[in-house]
Amino acid sequence: MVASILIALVCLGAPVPAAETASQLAEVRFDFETGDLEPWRVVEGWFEHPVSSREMFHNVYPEIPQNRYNHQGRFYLSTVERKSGPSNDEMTGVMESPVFVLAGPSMSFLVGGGQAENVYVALCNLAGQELLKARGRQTEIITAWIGRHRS
Ligand SMILES: [Ca+2]
Repeated sequence: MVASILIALVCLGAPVPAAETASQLAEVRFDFETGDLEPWRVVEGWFEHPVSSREMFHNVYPEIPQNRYNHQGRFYLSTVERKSGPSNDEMTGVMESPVFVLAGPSMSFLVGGGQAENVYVALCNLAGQELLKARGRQTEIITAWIGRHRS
């Protein structure tokens, strides 16, 4: 299946011929460690600082040592970060990953943030249908979302 991940709404997808699937089993990883949004893009709305390297949470979490942000690597994707100062929950829009082929047995990603109806990460097919949604746990603390295995 060809798919993309969106932050917020919209989507992509279509079955992939078996011959293409077998040759595309490499891991797809979006970790933003280049420090910029590419190859993702903002397709709707506006975000002041979508790829951030913030080291500390905005809020205080006593269970997290030194209140250090638990994102992967140095950079992470965010809808609330500003170039400086406090976070801004008022920015809205849609960020879209490049299209990729779902050929492996599972997928996983890290997600944090709110649980409002319009705040989520969606796996979408090429027809624009949202296949799966994931949300944070109403906290900045990032947790793993592990997808189901294909049958
Ligand atoms: Ca990262």
